[in-house]
Order: sequence, then structure tokens, then C-alpha cells
Amino acid sequence: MERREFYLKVLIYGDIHLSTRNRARHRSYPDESLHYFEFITDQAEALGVDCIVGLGDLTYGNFGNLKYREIFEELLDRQLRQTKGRRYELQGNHDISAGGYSEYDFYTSRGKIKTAERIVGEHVVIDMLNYGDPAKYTVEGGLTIDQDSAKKHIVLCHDFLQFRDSKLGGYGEPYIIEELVGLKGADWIICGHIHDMLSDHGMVHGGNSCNLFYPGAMARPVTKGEIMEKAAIIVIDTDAEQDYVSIYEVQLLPVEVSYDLQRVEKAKAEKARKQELVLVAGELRDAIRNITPDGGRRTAYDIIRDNRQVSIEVRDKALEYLQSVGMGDSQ
Ligand SMILES: [Mn+2]
Repeated sequence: MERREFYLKVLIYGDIHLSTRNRARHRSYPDESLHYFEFITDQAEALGVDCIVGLGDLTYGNFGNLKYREIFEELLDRQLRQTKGRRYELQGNHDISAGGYSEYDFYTSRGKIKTAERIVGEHVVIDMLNYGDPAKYTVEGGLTIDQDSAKKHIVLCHDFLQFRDSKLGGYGEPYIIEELVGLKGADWIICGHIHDMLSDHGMVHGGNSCNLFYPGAMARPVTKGEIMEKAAIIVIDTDAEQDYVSIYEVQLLPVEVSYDLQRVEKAKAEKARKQELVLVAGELRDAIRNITPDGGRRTAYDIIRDNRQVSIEVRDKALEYLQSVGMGDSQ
């Protein structure tokens, strides 16, 4: 069958956060992050997609290991071959380097990775938006999504967005979707930035019913509380009138494979030990204070008797109490 020009199957994945440095409790975060990057590559080939879009946060800092870079580039080359160069990545907050030149800058400036733009399919339009500056969601900001009412609209972004009455919460201050005039007409908002897999549903400005989906960060770089077991990749068929969005749940590596559970236990034990040390230090300090400069051990009775910070009444009451429990007198 001959393929029409506008046919486009687009694979979307969440924050990949590639890194050559280990992260807190992972056995090997570098291996794990490459594992998921390879997984995305395998899926792109198996599903025969024409385009790949990463939702931003390509890396955590710049690579510090040439072998890692070599494997990354081999996988990126496979992605480029599969998509004939249509390999996009939104600019996430971590892609804006404090040092001025991030891996994102490095690969986009070489044309290896394409920056955010609009993809127009026969029935579906995909608008990609970078992280930050909420002006991009307003008409005044000049960057509104496509408004062709004959088409379905998918917005890809890297911010924390939620519907006004949403219960997603817990990820800091969100942009309220109903207030973002530029999202008028959106049927789907697919978002990076939040590392958990989440989904919601509501109305965008102008009254269009809209799905909100966060596929989650597969490599689980930050783990607070419960460790999530699933994330997702999404495939959009811009040639389809219905069921143009497919969500594939991904079973992530088992917790005991990803994480050094002994290290987790050790970290917990270390924390408890430190707390204990603080308490012991407090007791020691008190005991030391109980020793006079000439080395003589002072009793509680002596200390209270010599205390000038409290009133005589309080002091006498305390001394009386000590005597009553058999702790009276210096000797
Ligand atoms: Mn991120």
C-alpha cells in the first residue's frame, strides 16, 4: 500500500533524564537511564513510527563519560534512521544549563535533535511547547495552538498544568488549564515535568473537553515515597479520525533490580544513628556542664541551688522536690 504524504505515527515519551552519574538509591542510574533510552528506540522500531518526541529534560547535567555518550549516540542514530530525522525534544527545565551549554544545546545545535514545532497531520495537529514562561499559553503571548476546528489538537508541553478542581496536586504551584486561553481547542495535553504517571480530564478555555496525561519518567530519577511501577509511552496517529491516541503502559524494572535495597536500609539506619548521636551529644553536653572547672562533679541539687536564672521561690520548690525524692544535698 502506498503511503500518503501526511501519514505520521508519532511516539511520545516522558522525561528521560539521561545521566552518567548515579542517583541516590539506584544500583546504577547510568545503566538504567540508557536501558530506557534503548527501550524507546526498540519500541519506535517495533511500532514503525515516523517521528519521536521527548517531552523534555533530556539529561541531568552534561555527560561525564565517553562510553556513555557513544552508546547514547548509537541509540540516537537508530532513532534518526527510524524517523528519517524527525526526532524532537521539548526543552525542559533541566535542558537549560546554568553553565550555558547543555547536552540539549549540543545535540540540537548539530541538528541531531529537533526543537519544538508544529506537526500537521491529515486529522491531527500536534503543537510542541517548551518549558516556562506561561505567556506561551496566552493569545497576547502570540503562541497559541492551531485552531483549525476540522482537526484534533494535541499539545505537548513541559510544565505542571492541572484543571482547576483537580486532585492531582502535590507538585508545586500549577498553571490552571482553564485560565490558559491559548489552549482553546485542545483535545489532549500531554505533559512532561511531572515524573509520576497521571491522567485527568476537564474543559479547556472555550468549552472543549480535554484529556490531560503525564506519561511519567521511566528512569525514576527522583523517588519520594512510593516507587512507581509503571509509566507510559504514547503513540499518536495523525492520519486517524478516531482513536488517534494510544497509550502503552510500560512495566518498569522491578524495585529490587533498580534499587540497592541494602543501601536504602543502610541510609535509614544511618539516619536513625545520627538522630541517636544528637541525643547522646545532648546528654553529654549536659553532663559536662555538670562538672565544675575544678573538676568536681556537681549534683543536680548543686546546679539548681546555684541557678540565678529562676526565682528563689521556684528554686526552693525544686530543691524541696529533689530532697523529697532522696536527691537532696551535695554529698
Ligand atoms: Mn524532569
